[in-house]
Amino acid sequence: MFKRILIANRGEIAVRIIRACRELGIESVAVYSTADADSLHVKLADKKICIGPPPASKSYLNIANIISAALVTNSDAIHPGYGFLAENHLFVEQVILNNITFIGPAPELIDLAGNKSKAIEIMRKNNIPVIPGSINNVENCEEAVRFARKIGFPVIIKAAFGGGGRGMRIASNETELKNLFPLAKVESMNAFGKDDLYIEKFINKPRHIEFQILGDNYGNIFSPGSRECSIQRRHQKLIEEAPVINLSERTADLMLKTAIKAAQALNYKNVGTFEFLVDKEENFYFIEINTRIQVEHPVTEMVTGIDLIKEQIKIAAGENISNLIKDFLQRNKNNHKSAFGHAIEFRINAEDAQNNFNPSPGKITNCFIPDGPGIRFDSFISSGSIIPPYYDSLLGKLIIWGLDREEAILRASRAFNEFKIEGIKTTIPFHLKIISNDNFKKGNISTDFIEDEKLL
Ligand code: MV4
Repeated sequence: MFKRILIANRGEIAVRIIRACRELGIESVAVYSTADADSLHVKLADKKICIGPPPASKSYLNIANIISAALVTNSDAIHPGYGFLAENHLFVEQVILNNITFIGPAPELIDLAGNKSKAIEIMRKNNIPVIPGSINNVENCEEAVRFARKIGFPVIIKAAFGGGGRGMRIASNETELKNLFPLAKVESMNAFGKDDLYIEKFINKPRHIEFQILGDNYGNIFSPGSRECSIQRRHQKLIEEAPVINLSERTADLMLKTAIKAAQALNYKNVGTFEFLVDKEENFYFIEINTRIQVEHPVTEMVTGIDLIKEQIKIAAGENISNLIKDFLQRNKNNHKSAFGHAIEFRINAEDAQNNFNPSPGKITNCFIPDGPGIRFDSFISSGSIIPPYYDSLLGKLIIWGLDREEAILRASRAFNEFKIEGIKTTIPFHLKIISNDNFKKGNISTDFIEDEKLL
């Protein structure tokens, strides 16, 4: 097992990883920019090392500084968290070249998953359901039109190296497609440095459902279940749940088996998430793989008791997960579902929900964090914390567990009414609006929920 792990991240996920290290008896090394010198992850870690000034490009994205920090502190492994360099295969190659273990999949797998049209093609070849569309990328607008005529409008143009919905354009007819195609190309080149595009049949009001996957170095592949991630704003997830809601048991079981089959096709190792879109008829389609731990991993932990960060570390250290799988299946053999109870995560962002969700950095003058039965708050904030403007706005994730979804929602309402964060604006008021919405309470949600319910 590792003696020392460097956490190449900040904020709540750095705190989360440090806690997992502590429980495994592993020393933790925190890296920080000068803007984070007083941040919680620096206080909690066994060692700390400054890696540069506030801009992420000069600190948390600075490959040379992070690897030097790992070498200087004799760290055996690097945990990337999510975001920053977590899915940068060039960083992973450099880590490995320096004889440091990367806690995550191999660089080849990260590189493959980063090319969404290539990953889809591999899935298609392995009989995993994918959305009707172009075979790989489309070379030009004419080819896009040919595919669109074949699959029928509306179609969606997607950036092969894209993420977070950037570069995506929806075309309802040929004229729109011809106008939007060059725009999507330019946006993709500007955002990702590559302008490879592919076309898919547009699925109206889909659900966004994903499956957690664990794979070890001995060929064991396992899924501790599903997550519902449909409630998003501009492709940023706001609320995630486990297990999935309003999906027949038959479809849920079939999706679980499909996710495992997809992971096996890639000989998947370490932790990852296989994302699907589901239409109104419960047809489901693979859309992409995330080769990192996800922000929303706690909802799976709350309904399975599995510590996904510890499992990531153990797999990277060469441990076999067959016992984890055996114990999990044993615990669940009398209960067809893999989840116990229901968990909902609410992302608490330093954003002004009453003002176009504009970032709201600054000093937290006072805060009261809710607690009590079934409440977990993965965060790095306390009264007096200074929230810098340089990084993403996530302050923490309020994760609520209940015996069922109804209890989880009642408990969330109780928690949000206790929650106080003063001095900056947050998404707390927005979440209060969502949990009191009838369609949310009934589970009638899709990726258009916020728009359809006019919650903005
Ligand atoms: C789609 C789709 C509908 N049809 N693909 C968005 C980013 C990535 N996670 C996949 N996404 C989607 N892909 C097809 N063929 C709908 C989404 C989608 C979405 C699209 C536009 C606006 C908001 C969205 C939120 C979630 C998913």
